[in-house]
Amino acid sequence: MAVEQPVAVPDHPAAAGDATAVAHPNIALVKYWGKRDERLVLPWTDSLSLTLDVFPTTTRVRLAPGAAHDAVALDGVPLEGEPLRRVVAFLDLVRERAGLPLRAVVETRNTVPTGAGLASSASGFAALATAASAAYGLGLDATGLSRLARRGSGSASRSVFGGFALWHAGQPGHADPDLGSYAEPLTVPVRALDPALVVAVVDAGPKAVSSREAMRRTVDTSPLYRPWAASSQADLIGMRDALNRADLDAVGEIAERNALGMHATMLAARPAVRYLSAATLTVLDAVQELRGAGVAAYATMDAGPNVKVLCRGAEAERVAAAVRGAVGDGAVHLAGPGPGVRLLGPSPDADA
Ligand code: 2P0
Repeated sequence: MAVEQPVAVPDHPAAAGDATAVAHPNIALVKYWGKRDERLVLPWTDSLSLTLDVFPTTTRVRLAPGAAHDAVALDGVPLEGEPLRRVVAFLDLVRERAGLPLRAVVETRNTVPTGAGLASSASGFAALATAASAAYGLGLDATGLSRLARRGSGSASRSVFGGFALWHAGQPGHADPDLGSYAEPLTVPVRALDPALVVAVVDAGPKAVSSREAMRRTVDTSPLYRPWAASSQADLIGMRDALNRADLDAVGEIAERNALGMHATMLAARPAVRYLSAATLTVLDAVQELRGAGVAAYATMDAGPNVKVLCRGAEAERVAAAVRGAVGDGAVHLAGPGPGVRLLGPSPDADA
């Protein structure tokens, strides 16, 4: 990205005009699956995640006085169709709140395969919300950024924060439902827990059914959805307790059953949504074998076939070696707890 002169924004002193933010993906240990309000992106259940230290997204937003349209590029390629429509709708929300109708140039760099169930929309909308908020001068604190990021993609509300984060679903019937649904960081004895995630990419291609459509179909048609949502609230209580005790086995057991339950709701949808592939099950077998050998290893899967294996940092290399043996041509990455979103200074670093 070329470094250019700051964009002057007359009558809007809070608007930086040009801002760049970096955010990391997060993996939910208690999942978000199902919206009770599509427009506001309000979920049915609370969810809890770990932000990772790999696959960051860097997004620069520059106001473009005189431009008739937003220009949005992902890894240098202009966005079109539905992905472009989502970003423009998000910018419209920011413009409305800022009272600043200017269009923008948005440049995003992802280091994670997009659309493969590896949380690219979480890091993407957390970075976009933070950069756009600064460029348009919304002056939001972290909670406000979390609410705003949520409007782009639900899971992005959690990537505003580093480490473990809890996204509150909010209460149905709340006077201002938007205010009630935001993420917050959790205080967890991270050093004692020593969490690591071994990410097994068994298929980096884009998914056949978007998570948005899959959630909608599950909520509308799956007889297992309501029981899972109820059990997920119980999982959340158990998860918080296990995290506080730094009990990695309990954390892993709850995370694995919560994820398998979520996939069960999709398998029971009509028509079924099946993200898990034969390669996924091969990795699950390897995880079970590790446990049989006394290694704390637990699997979680999102809207795709890839598997994230929760284990102790001290055992991550051993787990990665076992997973490598199972993924064939796939790739294996090691991740630990990562940071929350941050704005880069107005310097040549904006190129980072
Ligand atoms: C999660 N996932 O908690 C769950 C688990 C996938 C499976 O959040 O429709 O891209 O944009 O709010 O955030 C993926 O869904 O969905 C997701 P939208 P999002 O991480």
